[in-house]
Amino acid sequence: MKIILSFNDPYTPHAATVMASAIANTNEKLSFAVLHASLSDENQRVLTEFFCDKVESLTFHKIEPSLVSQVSGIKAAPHLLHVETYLRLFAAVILEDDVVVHIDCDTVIVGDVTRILDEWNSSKAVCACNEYDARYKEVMRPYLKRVHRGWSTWDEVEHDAYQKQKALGMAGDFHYFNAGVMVMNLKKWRETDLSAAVLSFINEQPFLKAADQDALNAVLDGDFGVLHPKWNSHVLKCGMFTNYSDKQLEQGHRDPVIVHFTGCIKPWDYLSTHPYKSQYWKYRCLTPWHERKYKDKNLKNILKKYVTTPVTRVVSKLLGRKYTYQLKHFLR
Ligand SMILES: [Mn+2]
Repeated sequence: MKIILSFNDPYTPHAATVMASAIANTNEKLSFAVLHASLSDENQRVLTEFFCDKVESLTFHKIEPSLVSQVSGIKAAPHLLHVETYLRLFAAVILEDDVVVHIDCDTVIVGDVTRILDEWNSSKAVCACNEYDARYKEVMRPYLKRVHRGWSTWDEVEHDAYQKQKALGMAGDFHYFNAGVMVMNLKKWRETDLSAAVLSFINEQPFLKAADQDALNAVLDGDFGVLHPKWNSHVLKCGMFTNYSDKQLEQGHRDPVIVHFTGCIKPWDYLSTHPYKSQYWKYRCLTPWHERKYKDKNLKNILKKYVTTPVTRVVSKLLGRKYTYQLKHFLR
């Protein structure tokens, strides 16, 4: 199985963690292809030396500046502004493989990743995990309102989804996937010229909050294969606004294979309190970048982690969200 990763020099330790964690949890020898715009020779050398006897193959593919320039105009959320986020769009053009698995580099793999191909739908260009499906109302979730009171109301979520669907010009029932983990049928991508279609969408509509994920969703317009939530377990919306069954969601949360650290705070940040932070460090320690050092560890963040955040959480629980915002301002 071939996994594709895209990253730059600062992200190299995290990509190495993805690789180390994938390798540690399978008996199959994996192949990796790295799509990059500017990865240094030194990092390529360190990765090659370290992983050469642990993988079937490890290849580096520098994407030409003429291609990179086609995606460098995207205006997205700040944490998605690195051009590496979009290089997966060129996989069908650069690689000769028929099927690859794209995995974001802000993930850790805690199970056998090769099993993802047991359930992919070969008739679809993309198989991925649901993030929103208008048919979520078909699944009764009595706990939904209670769980979401602390984060966002039902109306807000519906409103966001409506706005997004409208902005992307998608027809029918809104059906949206997370592009952090994708089984990409590159043969199909080539047949349907999907890369070109997504690039032209980006060209016409460069203001995309979720970057190429938005563009891919807009172009495919719900025509993707749905993977079990354990393949891309993340906290965003918790999968509750999808038509996954409660049992699937429960499995996805309790027994994931790929944990995706979505959002701005990552497990390599001091402030992260993610339940899989220790798993990230467990595998990071198996890479050449094993030193555990937090760049954001300072007095302000120590106070934030142990005083401000817990106090805010308690107040939010006791008084509701209305006062949390004011308290946050006061404590700042
Ligand atoms: Mn990600």
